Amino acid sequence: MSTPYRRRVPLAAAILSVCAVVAALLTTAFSGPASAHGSVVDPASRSYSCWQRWGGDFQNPAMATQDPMCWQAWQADPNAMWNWNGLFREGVAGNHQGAIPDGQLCSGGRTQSGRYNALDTVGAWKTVPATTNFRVKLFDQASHGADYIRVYVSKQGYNALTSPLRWSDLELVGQIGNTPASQWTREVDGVSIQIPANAPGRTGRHVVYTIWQASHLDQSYYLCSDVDFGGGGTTPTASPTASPTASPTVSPTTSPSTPPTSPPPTTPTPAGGCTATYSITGSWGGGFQAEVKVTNGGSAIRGWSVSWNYQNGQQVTSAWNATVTSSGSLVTARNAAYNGALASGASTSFGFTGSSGATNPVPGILSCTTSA
Ligand SMILES: [Cu+2]
Repeated sequence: MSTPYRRRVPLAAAILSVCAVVAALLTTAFSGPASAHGSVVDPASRSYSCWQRWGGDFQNPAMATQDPMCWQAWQADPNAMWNWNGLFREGVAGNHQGAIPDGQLCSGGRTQSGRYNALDTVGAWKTVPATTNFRVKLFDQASHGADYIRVYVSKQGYNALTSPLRWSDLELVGQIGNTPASQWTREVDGVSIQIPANAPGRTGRHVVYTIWQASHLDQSYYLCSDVDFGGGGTTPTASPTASPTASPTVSPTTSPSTPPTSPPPTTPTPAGGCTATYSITGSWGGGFQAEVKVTNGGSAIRGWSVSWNYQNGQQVTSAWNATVTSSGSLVTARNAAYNGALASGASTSFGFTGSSGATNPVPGILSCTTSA
Protein backbone atom coordinates (compact mmCIF):
# COMPACT_ATOMS: atom_id res chain seq x y z
CA MET A 1 0.00 0.00 0.00
CA SER A 2 1.38 3.39 -0.93
CA THR A 3 1.62 6.22 1.50
CA PRO A 4 -0.60 8.54 -0.56
CA TYR A 5 -3.36 5.98 -0.38
CA ARG A 6 -3.10 5.78 3.39
CA ARG A 7 -3.37 9.54 3.67
CA ARG A 8 -6.80 9.35 2.20
CA VAL A 9 -8.06 7.43 5.21
CA PRO A 10 -9.84 9.97 7.36
CA LEU A 11 -8.22 10.55 10.71
CA ALA A 12 -11.27 9.45 12.69
CA ALA A 13 -11.43 6.20 10.75
CA ALA A 14 -7.74 5.62 11.34
CA ILE A 15 -8.17 6.12 15.08
CA LEU A 16 -11.15 3.82 15.06
CA SER A 17 -9.23 1.12 13.29
CA VAL A 18 -6.35 1.43 15.76
CA CYS A 19 -8.86 1.08 18.57
CA ALA A 20 -10.30 -1.95 16.90
CA VAL A 21 -6.88 -3.54 16.71
CA VAL A 22 -6.19 -2.74 20.36
CA ALA A 23 -9.57 -4.10 21.33
CA ALA A 24 -8.92 -7.23 19.32
CA LEU A 25 -5.55 -7.68 21.01
CA LEU A 26 -7.10 -7.21 24.45
CA THR A 27 -9.84 -9.65 23.63
CA THR A 28 -7.29 -12.15 22.38
CA ALA A 29 -5.25 -11.77 25.56
CA PHE A 30 -8.23 -12.84 27.64
CA SER A 31 -9.62 -15.44 25.37
CA GLY A 32 -8.67 -18.84 24.27
CA PRO A 33 -8.27 -21.56 23.54
CA ALA A 34 -4.73 -20.83 22.55
CA SER A 35 -4.41 -23.94 20.43
CA ALA A 36 -6.67 -26.61 19.18
CA HIS A 37 -7.10 -29.75 21.21
CA GLY A 38 -10.26 -31.00 22.88
CA SER A 39 -12.15 -32.11 25.93
CA VAL A 40 -15.21 -33.90 27.16
CA VAL A 41 -18.10 -31.52 26.60
CA ASP A 42 -20.93 -33.74 27.85
CA PRO A 43 -20.95 -34.36 30.71
CA ALA A 44 -18.71 -31.33 30.65
CA SER A 45 -15.23 -31.67 32.09
CA ARG A 46 -14.47 -29.42 35.05
CA SER A 47 -12.52 -26.87 33.06
CA TYR A 48 -14.90 -26.87 30.11
CA SER A 49 -17.86 -26.58 32.45
CA CYS A 50 -16.38 -23.61 34.33
CA TRP A 51 -15.41 -21.94 31.07
CA GLN A 52 -18.84 -22.56 29.62
CA ARG A 53 -20.67 -21.07 32.58
CA TRP A 54 -18.34 -18.21 33.37
CA GLY A 55 -16.10 -17.57 30.39
CA GLY A 56 -18.22 -14.61 29.44
CA ASP A 57 -18.36 -13.29 33.01
CA PHE A 58 -15.34 -14.69 34.79
CA GLN A 59 -14.75 -11.66 37.01
CA ASN A 60 -18.25 -11.70 38.44
CA PRO A 61 -17.83 -12.05 42.24
CA ALA A 62 -21.18 -13.83 42.35
CA MET A 63 -19.30 -16.89 41.12
CA ALA A 64 -17.71 -17.21 44.58
CA THR A 65 -21.05 -18.09 46.13
CA GLN A 66 -22.94 -19.50 43.17
CA ASP A 67 -20.19 -21.76 41.90
CA PRO A 68 -17.36 -21.85 44.44
CA MET A 69 -15.37 -24.65 42.85
CA CYS A 70 -15.25 -22.85 39.54
CA TRP A 71 -14.40 -19.66 41.41
CA GLN A 72 -11.37 -21.18 43.11
CA ALA A 73 -10.29 -22.65 39.79
CA TRP A 74 -10.60 -19.34 37.97
CA GLN A 75 -8.72 -17.62 40.80
CA ALA A 76 -5.98 -20.23 40.75
CA ASP A 77 -5.31 -19.97 37.03
CA PRO A 78 -7.73 -18.52 34.50
CA ASN A 79 -5.60 -19.99 31.75
CA ALA A 80 -6.80 -23.41 32.80
CA MET A 81 -10.30 -22.33 31.86
CA TRP A 82 -9.42 -20.53 28.66
CA ASN A 83 -7.39 -23.60 27.73
CA TRP A 84 -10.10 -26.03 28.75
CA ASN A 85 -8.95 -28.14 25.82
CA GLY A 86 -5.30 -28.40 26.81
CA LEU A 87 -5.35 -30.83 29.71
CA PHE A 88 -3.00 -33.48 28.41
CA ARG A 89 0.37 -35.10 28.96
CA GLU A 90 2.74 -36.43 26.38
CA GLY A 91 4.94 -39.49 26.35
CA VAL A 92 3.03 -41.48 28.93
CA ALA A 93 3.32 -44.64 26.82
CA GLY A 94 0.06 -45.97 28.15
CA ASN A 95 1.18 -46.04 31.77
CA HIS A 96 -1.42 -43.60 33.01
CA GLN A 97 -1.39 -44.83 36.58
CA GLY A 98 2.37 -44.56 36.69
CA ALA A 99 2.29 -41.01 35.39
CA ILE A 100 -0.50 -39.70 37.59
CA PRO A 101 -0.45 -40.06 41.38
CA ASP A 102 -3.63 -40.56 43.36
CA GLY A 103 -5.27 -37.27 44.22
CA GLN A 104 -4.01 -35.66 41.01
CA LEU A 105 -6.22 -37.39 38.50
CA CYS A 106 -8.24 -34.33 37.54
CA SER A 107 -5.17 -32.22 36.81
CA GLY A 108 -3.58 -34.96 34.73
CA GLY A 109 -0.85 -35.34 37.36
CA ARG A 110 -0.36 -31.58 37.67
CA THR A 111 0.42 -31.41 34.00
CA GLN A 112 1.28 -28.25 32.04
CA SER A 113 3.38 -26.81 34.87
CA GLY A 114 0.51 -27.11 37.30
CA ARG A 115 -1.93 -25.03 35.32
CA TYR A 116 -4.82 -27.39 36.09
CA ASN A 117 -4.02 -28.16 39.73
CA ALA A 118 -7.18 -26.49 41.02
CA LEU A 119 -9.23 -29.13 39.23
CA ASP A 120 -8.08 -31.62 41.87
CA THR A 121 -9.67 -29.55 44.65
CA VAL A 122 -12.16 -31.67 46.56
CA GLY A 123 -15.61 -30.16 46.90
CA ALA A 124 -19.02 -29.51 45.44
CA TRP A 125 -18.26 -29.16 41.76
CA LYS A 126 -21.47 -28.50 39.86
CA THR A 127 -22.96 -31.71 38.57
CA VAL A 128 -25.11 -32.46 35.59
CA PRO A 129 -27.88 -35.03 35.80
CA ALA A 130 -27.07 -38.37 34.23
CA THR A 131 -28.55 -41.80 33.87
CA THR A 132 -26.43 -44.83 34.60
CA ASN A 133 -26.63 -45.74 30.93
CA PHE A 134 -25.09 -42.69 29.37
CA ARG A 135 -22.75 -41.37 26.75
CA VAL A 136 -19.65 -39.27 27.00
CA LYS A 137 -19.25 -36.74 24.22
CA LEU A 138 -15.72 -35.78 23.40
CA PHE A 139 -15.10 -32.75 21.23
CA ASP A 140 -11.85 -32.63 19.29
CA GLN A 141 -11.03 -29.32 17.65
CA ALA A 142 -7.86 -30.60 16.07
CA SER A 143 -9.19 -33.81 14.50
CA HIS A 144 -6.61 -35.90 16.33
CA GLY A 145 -8.88 -38.94 16.46
CA ALA A 146 -8.22 -41.55 19.10
CA ASP A 147 -6.11 -44.62 19.63
CA TYR A 148 -8.60 -45.33 22.37
CA ILE A 149 -10.93 -43.60 24.78
CA ARG A 150 -11.68 -45.06 28.20
CA VAL A 151 -14.50 -43.94 30.45
CA TYR A 152 -14.41 -44.62 34.17
CA VAL A 153 -16.93 -43.82 36.87
CA SER A 154 -16.28 -43.65 40.60
CA LYS A 155 -17.49 -46.66 42.53
CA GLN A 156 -20.67 -46.43 44.55
CA GLY A 157 -19.65 -45.30 48.02
CA TYR A 158 -16.92 -42.97 46.86
CA ASN A 159 -17.60 -39.51 48.30
CA ALA A 160 -16.47 -36.84 45.89
CA LEU A 161 -17.30 -34.13 48.42
CA THR A 162 -14.67 -35.32 50.86
CA SER A 163 -12.22 -37.61 49.11
CA PRO A 164 -9.46 -36.92 46.61
CA LEU A 165 -9.94 -39.14 43.58
CA ARG A 166 -7.70 -42.21 43.45
CA TRP A 167 -7.28 -44.80 40.75
CA SER A 168 -8.77 -47.42 43.04
CA ASP A 169 -11.96 -45.35 43.26
CA LEU A 170 -12.60 -45.87 39.56
CA GLU A 171 -14.24 -48.56 37.52
CA LEU A 172 -13.98 -48.83 33.75
CA VAL A 173 -17.50 -48.50 32.36
CA GLY A 174 -17.01 -47.86 28.66
CA GLN A 175 -14.35 -47.67 26.00
CA ILE A 176 -13.75 -47.49 22.29
CA GLY A 177 -10.69 -48.39 20.31
CA ASN A 178 -8.90 -46.82 17.40
CA THR A 179 -11.16 -44.32 15.69
CA PRO A 180 -9.58 -41.91 13.23
CA ALA A 181 -11.13 -38.45 13.12
CA SER A 182 -12.64 -39.29 9.75
CA GLN A 183 -15.01 -41.62 11.58
CA TRP A 184 -16.05 -38.97 14.11
CA THR A 185 -19.01 -36.67 13.68
CA ARG A 186 -18.18 -33.54 11.79
CA GLU A 187 -18.81 -30.32 13.74
CA VAL A 188 -18.35 -26.80 12.46
CA ASP A 189 -15.11 -26.30 14.35
CA GLY A 190 -13.87 -29.82 14.87
CA VAL A 191 -15.15 -33.35 15.28
CA SER A 192 -16.90 -35.17 18.09
CA ILE A 193 -17.51 -38.71 19.17
CA GLN A 194 -19.77 -40.32 21.76
CA ILE A 195 -18.65 -43.20 23.91
CA PRO A 196 -21.40 -45.37 25.40
CA ALA A 197 -20.98 -46.12 29.09
CA ASN A 198 -22.92 -48.11 31.62
CA ALA A 199 -22.44 -47.70 35.35
CA PRO A 200 -25.18 -49.72 37.04
CA GLY A 201 -25.93 -49.26 40.70
CA ARG A 202 -24.77 -45.69 40.90
CA THR A 203 -26.81 -43.06 42.68
CA GLY A 204 -26.03 -39.49 43.56
CA ARG A 205 -22.84 -37.58 42.89
CA HIS A 206 -20.06 -39.28 40.96
CA VAL A 207 -17.00 -38.45 38.93
CA VAL A 208 -16.74 -39.57 35.33
CA TYR A 209 -13.10 -39.89 34.36
CA THR A 210 -12.18 -40.04 30.70
CA ILE A 211 -8.82 -40.88 29.21
CA TRP A 212 -8.50 -39.90 25.59
CA GLN A 213 -5.42 -41.25 23.89
CA ALA A 214 -5.08 -39.03 20.84
CA SER A 215 -3.72 -40.47 17.64
CA HIS A 216 -1.30 -37.91 16.25
CA LEU A 217 1.28 -38.19 19.05
CA ASP A 218 1.56 -40.02 22.33
CA GLN A 219 -0.78 -37.45 23.82
CA SER A 220 -3.15 -38.43 26.62
CA TYR A 221 -5.99 -36.32 27.97
CA TYR A 222 -7.37 -36.77 31.50
CA LEU A 223 -10.80 -35.34 32.10
CA CYS A 224 -12.97 -35.25 35.21
CA SER A 225 -16.68 -34.59 34.79
CA ASP A 226 -19.12 -34.30 37.67
CA VAL A 227 -22.47 -36.00 37.37
CA ASP A 228 -25.45 -36.78 39.53
CA PHE A 229 -27.03 -40.13 38.84
CA GLY A 230 -30.11 -39.09 40.80
CA GLY A 231 -31.86 -41.29 43.31
CA GLY A 232 -29.61 -40.02 46.06
CA GLY A 233 -31.70 -41.66 48.77
CA THR A 234 -34.75 -39.54 48.09
CA THR A 235 -36.29 -41.71 45.38
CA PRO A 236 -39.14 -43.75 46.88
CA THR A 237 -38.11 -47.34 46.39
CA ALA A 238 -41.07 -49.22 47.83
CA SER A 239 -39.45 -52.56 48.11
CA PRO A 240 -41.89 -55.33 47.18
CA THR A 241 -40.81 -57.46 50.12
CA ALA A 242 -41.42 -54.63 52.53
CA SER A 243 -45.08 -54.26 51.67
CA PRO A 244 -46.46 -57.48 53.18
CA THR A 245 -44.73 -56.99 56.51
CA ALA A 246 -45.65 -53.35 56.63
CA SER A 247 -49.33 -53.94 56.12
CA PRO A 248 -50.43 -57.47 56.96
CA THR A 249 -53.95 -56.77 55.76
CA VAL A 250 -52.69 -56.54 52.21
CA SER A 251 -51.25 -60.03 52.17
CA PRO A 252 -54.46 -62.07 52.34
CA THR A 253 -55.90 -60.35 49.32
CA THR A 254 -52.91 -61.35 47.29
CA SER A 255 -52.83 -64.92 46.16
CA PRO A 256 -49.71 -66.57 47.61
CA SER A 257 -48.65 -67.74 44.19
CA THR A 258 -48.76 -64.22 42.83
CA PRO A 259 -45.64 -62.30 43.59
CA PRO A 260 -46.30 -58.91 45.11
CA THR A 261 -46.85 -56.33 42.48
CA SER A 262 -43.59 -54.60 41.79
CA PRO A 263 -43.62 -50.86 41.70
CA PRO A 264 -43.38 -49.53 38.18
CA PRO A 265 -39.75 -49.34 37.08
CA THR A 266 -38.30 -46.08 38.20
CA THR A 267 -37.90 -43.94 35.17
CA PRO A 268 -34.44 -42.50 35.37
CA THR A 269 -34.42 -38.75 35.61
CA PRO A 270 -34.17 -37.63 32.01
CA ALA A 271 -30.77 -36.25 31.17
CA GLY A 272 -31.73 -32.76 32.19
CA GLY A 273 -30.50 -29.46 31.07
CA CYS A 274 -31.55 -27.30 28.24
CA THR A 275 -31.16 -27.29 24.51
CA ALA A 276 -30.80 -24.33 22.23
CA THR A 277 -31.58 -23.88 18.56
CA TYR A 278 -30.19 -21.05 16.54
CA SER A 279 -31.88 -19.65 13.49
CA ILE A 280 -31.04 -16.75 11.25
CA THR A 281 -34.22 -14.74 10.85
CA GLY A 282 -32.95 -12.10 8.47
CA SER A 283 -29.81 -10.93 6.73
CA TRP A 284 -28.58 -8.02 4.74
CA GLY A 285 -25.25 -6.81 3.42
CA GLY A 286 -22.81 -7.25 6.26
CA GLY A 287 -25.40 -7.96 8.89
CA PHE A 288 -27.96 -10.39 10.14
CA GLN A 289 -30.58 -11.01 12.76
CA ALA A 290 -30.83 -14.29 14.62
CA GLU A 291 -32.99 -15.92 17.21
CA VAL A 292 -32.05 -18.59 19.72
CA LYS A 293 -34.75 -20.70 21.28
CA VAL A 294 -33.92 -22.21 24.67
CA THR A 295 -35.91 -25.25 25.79
CA ASN A 296 -35.68 -26.73 29.26
CA GLY A 297 -35.57 -30.52 28.91
CA GLY A 298 -35.20 -31.25 32.61
CA SER A 299 -36.84 -30.20 35.81
CA ALA A 300 -37.60 -26.55 36.54
CA ILE A 301 -34.65 -24.18 36.35
CA ARG A 302 -33.95 -20.67 37.53
CA GLY A 303 -31.48 -19.67 34.87
CA TRP A 304 -29.71 -20.69 31.70
CA SER A 305 -26.82 -19.74 29.53
CA VAL A 306 -26.06 -20.56 25.92
CA SER A 307 -22.67 -20.29 24.28
CA TRP A 308 -21.27 -20.89 20.86
CA ASN A 309 -18.25 -20.13 18.73
CA TYR A 310 -18.33 -18.13 15.54
CA GLN A 311 -15.94 -19.42 12.95
CA ASN A 312 -16.28 -16.69 10.36
CA GLY A 313 -15.71 -13.52 12.32
CA GLN A 314 -19.32 -12.78 13.10
CA GLN A 315 -19.95 -10.36 15.95
CA VAL A 316 -23.07 -9.79 18.00
CA THR A 317 -23.89 -6.10 17.95
CA SER A 318 -27.12 -5.82 19.90
CA ALA A 319 -29.22 -8.33 21.82
CA TRP A 320 -32.57 -8.51 23.54
CA ASN A 321 -34.08 -10.89 26.08
CA ALA A 322 -30.58 -12.01 27.12
CA THR A 323 -27.27 -10.56 28.22
CA VAL A 324 -24.76 -11.37 25.54
CA THR A 325 -21.01 -11.11 25.98
CA SER A 326 -18.27 -11.97 23.52
CA SER A 327 -14.71 -13.01 24.02
CA GLY A 328 -12.95 -13.58 20.75
CA SER A 329 -15.09 -15.96 18.80
CA LEU A 330 -16.90 -17.20 21.91
CA VAL A 331 -20.34 -15.76 22.52
CA THR A 332 -22.18 -16.36 25.78
CA ALA A 333 -25.80 -15.42 26.30
CA ARG A 334 -27.28 -15.48 29.78
CA ASN A 335 -30.95 -15.16 30.61
CA ALA A 336 -32.43 -11.78 31.41
CA ALA A 337 -33.91 -11.32 34.88
CA TYR A 338 -37.39 -12.06 33.60
CA ASN A 339 -36.86 -15.14 31.44
CA GLY A 340 -34.45 -17.30 33.42
CA ALA A 341 -37.08 -19.37 35.18
CA LEU A 342 -38.37 -22.17 32.97
CA ALA A 343 -40.70 -24.94 33.98
CA SER A 344 -39.95 -28.42 32.74
CA GLY A 345 -40.50 -28.46 28.99
CA ALA A 346 -40.88 -24.70 28.72
CA SER A 347 -39.12 -22.54 26.14
CA THR A 348 -38.04 -18.97 25.74
CA SER A 349 -36.20 -17.06 23.05
CA PHE A 350 -33.72 -14.27 22.72
CA GLY A 351 -32.58 -12.42 19.67
CA PHE A 352 -29.80 -10.25 18.41
CA THR A 353 -28.37 -8.50 15.44
CA GLY A 354 -24.85 -9.14 14.30
CA SER A 355 -22.29 -8.31 11.70
CA SER A 356 -20.96 -10.91 9.33
CA GLY A 357 -18.94 -11.38 6.22
CA ALA A 358 -20.14 -13.25 3.19
CA THR A 359 -20.17 -16.53 5.10
CA ASN A 360 -22.53 -16.74 8.04
CA PRO A 361 -23.25 -20.35 8.91
CA VAL A 362 -25.30 -21.36 11.91
CA PRO A 363 -22.89 -22.39 14.71
CA GLY A 364 -22.46 -26.15 14.86
CA ILE A 365 -22.47 -26.55 18.62
CA LEU A 366 -24.64 -24.60 21.00
CA SER A 367 -23.88 -25.37 24.61
CA CYS A 368 -26.80 -24.82 26.93
CA THR A 369 -26.35 -24.94 30.69
CA THR A 370 -28.87 -24.43 33.44
CA SER A 371 -28.85 -23.27 37.02
CA ALA A 372 -31.34 -24.78 39.39
CU1 LIG B 1 -4.09 -31.25 20.34
